[in-house]
Amino acid sequence: MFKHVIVKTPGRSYVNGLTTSDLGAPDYETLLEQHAAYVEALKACGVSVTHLPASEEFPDSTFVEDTAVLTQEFAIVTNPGADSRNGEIKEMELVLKDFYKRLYSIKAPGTLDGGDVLQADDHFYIGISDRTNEEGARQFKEIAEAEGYQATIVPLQKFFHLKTGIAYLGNNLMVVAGEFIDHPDFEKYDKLTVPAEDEYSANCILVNDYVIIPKGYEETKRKMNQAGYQTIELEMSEFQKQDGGLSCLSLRF
Ligand code: CIR
Repeated sequence: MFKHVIVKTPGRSYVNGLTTSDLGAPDYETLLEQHAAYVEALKACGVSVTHLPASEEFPDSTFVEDTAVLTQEFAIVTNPGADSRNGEIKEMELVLKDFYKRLYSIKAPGTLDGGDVLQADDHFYIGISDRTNEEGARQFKEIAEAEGYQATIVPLQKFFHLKTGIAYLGNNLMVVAGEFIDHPDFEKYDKLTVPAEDEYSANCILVNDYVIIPKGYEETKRKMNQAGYQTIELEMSEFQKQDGGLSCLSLRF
C-alpha cells in the first residue's frame, strides 16, 4: 500500500519546458485544472499528499518522478540527464530527508531519470535512454542489489523513458506497449498489451485499489476492468504536450 505521494504544481514556465511532441503549446489554466484533478484522484486512492509549490526556474519540475526513486525502506535521488532539469534534485533531496534515513544518490558521470526505473515487486528494471546512461544504470543496480532487490538493465530502442511504454499492476501483470510487448526481459509476466495507437495509455499507475489511466483509451480501460482493476480516468492533454505521462507527476511511497 502507498501512504504518501509527492507532487509539484507546474509553474508558468512549464510552457517553455522540454518536449519532442508536435501537439502544440500547453494552456496554463487547463494544465492547472488537470494537475488539480490528478491530486484529487490520488487523494481518492487514500494517500496523503506532500504538495510542493511551483519553481519557475525549472520548467519541467512538475514531473517529479524523474528526480527520485522511492521504496518503503530507502530512497535514491537521481541525477537527471537533461541539463535544464538537473537542479530539480536539490529541493527533492531536502524533502526526502524528512521521510528517509537511507537516502542514496546517483553521481556524475552517471545520469538517471526516475522515469527510466520500473519496480515490479522486488525487481527493478532500469532503462538506458537519452537521459539515463550506462553508468547511472550501473550505480542504481548496485544500490538496489545491496538493498536486497534484483535489478535488470534494459537498453531502450525507441521509447523516451522506460515507463513511457510499460507499467506494473501487481499480480504478475505488466501493461506493455511497443518494444516491450515481446521483450525477453518481461517474458515471465502476464501481459496487458496496448496497441500502437493507444501507446500513451501504457503509462498508468496502480495506487492502492485503483489504476489511474489517461482519459480516452476505452480499450485499455476495458482490459483493465476485465482483469479486475477499478480505474480512474484523467484528462492529460496538457502534460502529453510536454512528453509527460501519469507516472511522471508523482512520487509514490
Ligand atoms: C522532459 O523532457 O524531461 C519533460 N518534458 C517530460 C518528462 C516526463 N517524465 C517521465 O516520463 N518520467
